[in-house]
Amino acid sequence: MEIKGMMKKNYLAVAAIASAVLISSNANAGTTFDAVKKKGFVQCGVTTGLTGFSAPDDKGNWTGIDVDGCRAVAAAVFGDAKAVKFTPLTAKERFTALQSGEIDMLSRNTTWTLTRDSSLGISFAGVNYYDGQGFLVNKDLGVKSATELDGAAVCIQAGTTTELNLADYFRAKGMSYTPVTYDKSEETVKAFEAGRCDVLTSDQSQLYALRLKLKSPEAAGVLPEVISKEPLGPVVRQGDDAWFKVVRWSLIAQVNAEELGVTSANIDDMKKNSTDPNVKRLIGLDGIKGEGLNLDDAWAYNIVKQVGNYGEMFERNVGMDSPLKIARGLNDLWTRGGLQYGTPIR
Ligand SMILES: N[C@@H](CCC(=O)N[C@@H](CS)C(=O)NCC(=O)O)C(=O)O
Repeated sequence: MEIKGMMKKNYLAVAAIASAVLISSNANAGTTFDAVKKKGFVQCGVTTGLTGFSAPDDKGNWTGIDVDGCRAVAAAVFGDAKAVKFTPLTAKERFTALQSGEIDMLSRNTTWTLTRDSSLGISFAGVNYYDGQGFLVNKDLGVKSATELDGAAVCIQAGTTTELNLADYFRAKGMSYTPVTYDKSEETVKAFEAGRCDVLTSDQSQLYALRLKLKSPEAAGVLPEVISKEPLGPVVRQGDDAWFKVVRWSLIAQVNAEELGVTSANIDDMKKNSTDPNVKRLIGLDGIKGEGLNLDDAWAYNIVKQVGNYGEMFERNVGMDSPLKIARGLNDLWTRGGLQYGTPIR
């Protein structure tokens, strides 16, 4: 009886310690949020330069859909989409930069996988672009399908899911290849152009961006096969819940805005005249507003007004209003047959 009682006591003591640990780790949850607020800007990890996703111009101004993801978070937190600093990172460097605290968020065409989400101390906050891996070949090669690539030299970037999918694909098809590996996409394109490889493989969206960098883009073609799923999205450190939610809901707000037909151009009008309760909640005139996220009530208004809704962000950077001219496809709203679906703001 006494032993049982002691065991119970010990159990309760252990449980109390465990919950204290849990509470104290939750108490840490606010650290990135607080630190960002204090320093007055978001430090955002991006690529070293990839048109449409994150690329600097000659004046050092960054643009791209991933850059806009960072700007949306800055608009939500500070009411100022410009309150962002960018850290260019190669694929190999990106997770260490996030883990070490060098950046507050990673927004760098990064694929959400189980391994990354469960073993690197990081958390994916959503999907801003549904992609898949493809192949770019020199048209002279005369290859029409990826199944004809047996024995090819393949240019590829280190530290990517691309490397792993390539190995799987060739193994499954019983084909061999020689990897020609680089750290930066710029080097990969140069190598492809110089004929150091027969084919360049990466996320398909990026093939269109890289193709534009070639001296004669029409000399290269994208093969029809898409060999993987590459859901790309923003990433934060694990256990930092308050910050995680701000990043997650910043993207969701943009998708909701598109669903509701709210744009950067009409949001002021909507604010004055809309009687739609969904629009009123998005704009922060009704409902929970910014409270649960520790943000200003105008958090989503500021995102849409300054960065635009998801569709505007897509078209401007990678879609029909951009040099890439990528169709919405999987990245269209669910109501039009795509996968973008805004979790309810209510
Ligand atoms: N989505 C893949 C690939 C991402 C990736 O890094 N792709 C290269 C190939 S184009 C890139 O973006 N490079 C940009 C750079 O060199 O900074 C992943 O998460 O591993």
